[in-house]
Amino acid sequence: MNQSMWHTGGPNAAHIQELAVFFGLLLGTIFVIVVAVALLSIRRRHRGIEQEPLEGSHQPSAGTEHRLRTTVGIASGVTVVILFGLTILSVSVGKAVSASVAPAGNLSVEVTGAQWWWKVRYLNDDPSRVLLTANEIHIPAGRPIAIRGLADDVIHSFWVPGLQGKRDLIPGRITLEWLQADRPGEYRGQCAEFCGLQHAHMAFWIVSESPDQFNKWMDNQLQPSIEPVDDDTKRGQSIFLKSGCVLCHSIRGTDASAQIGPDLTHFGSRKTIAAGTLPNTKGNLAGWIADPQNIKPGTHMATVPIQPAEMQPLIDYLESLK
Ligand code: HEC
Ligand SMILES: [Cu+2]
Repeated sequence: MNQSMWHTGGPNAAHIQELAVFFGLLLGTIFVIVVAVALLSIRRRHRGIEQEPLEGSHQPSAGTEHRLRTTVGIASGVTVVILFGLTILSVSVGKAVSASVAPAGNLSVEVTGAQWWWKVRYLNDDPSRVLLTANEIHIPAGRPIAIRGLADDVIHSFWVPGLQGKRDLIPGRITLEWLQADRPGEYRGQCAEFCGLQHAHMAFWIVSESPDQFNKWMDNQLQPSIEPVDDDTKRGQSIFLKSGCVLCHSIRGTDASAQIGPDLTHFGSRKTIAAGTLPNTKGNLAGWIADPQNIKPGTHMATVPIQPAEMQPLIDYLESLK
């Protein structure tokens, strides 16, 4: 899985990686020099003691005193200059990657952290092209994407190590940032601020695609859900609509329109179930619906009793929602 700041896929992560490498090399070199000098002086001291055993106060000569003072002065000066340099560098990289407005021509995505999943809304001036989805963010490669970060309950942190640095999502505040993936590919993201019991199971995917593929994805996602065609999925839909599921979930094109849980209109097209917790397969979905608390203890999805005979049509229907 592609979740590493060492495998960068875009300019923001590349800046951060360069900064980390530069800090590491410079500070590593300084560390080696300091340790070497310390070892050297211990050795010299050791030898000195052997030659002239302790004899009360041992004053260094005026020459040594002067030399020591100059060396310490220079070392302090160099330290201050290096620290200032690093601060300036770090602040300027921070500014570049957190520019609150992405370069022109951007696509704007609103990401809301919730315990323990991600609500995703593609913004558009044309309300018919505003798209609500969850846990999987498709983006066109090579284009800066503006992210508008929000939080529903507690503080979360939006982090895609391959594409950008951590950004806190704070209730009642809007966090603006941008990210870009240079090439098509998939990047795993993770909530990076402890947000409760299932914090570790609050992942998501950024799927970067060619502009053509992205537009196709977008057009499909904007459609209402697929009408069930066979008896099995028709039955599945009616089971969904008569169960408690509709208290929390929406499926556009049906009467289900609640917004407490993830939008399921195109659930079958997603890679994972429950914010990256399980691969999206029929078996896993059956396990999730039968006992969500077992898979994600504490999750805000309620266990809705489903008759054993009703499970198969229900999962067939949900998986058909491509
Ligand atoms: C009390 C509200 C509630 C009820 C009732 C409920 N859910 Fe959920 N559901 C949620 C929440 C909240 C999540 C997100 C859980 C998480 O990832 O921690 C979720 C997640 C899901 C997911 C995973 C979505 C994704 O993209 O990861 C599926 C599928 C799902 N629910 C199906 C159902 C079905 C089917 C029913 C009825 C049998 C149902 N839910 C009943 C609140 C609810
Ligand atoms: Cu979180």
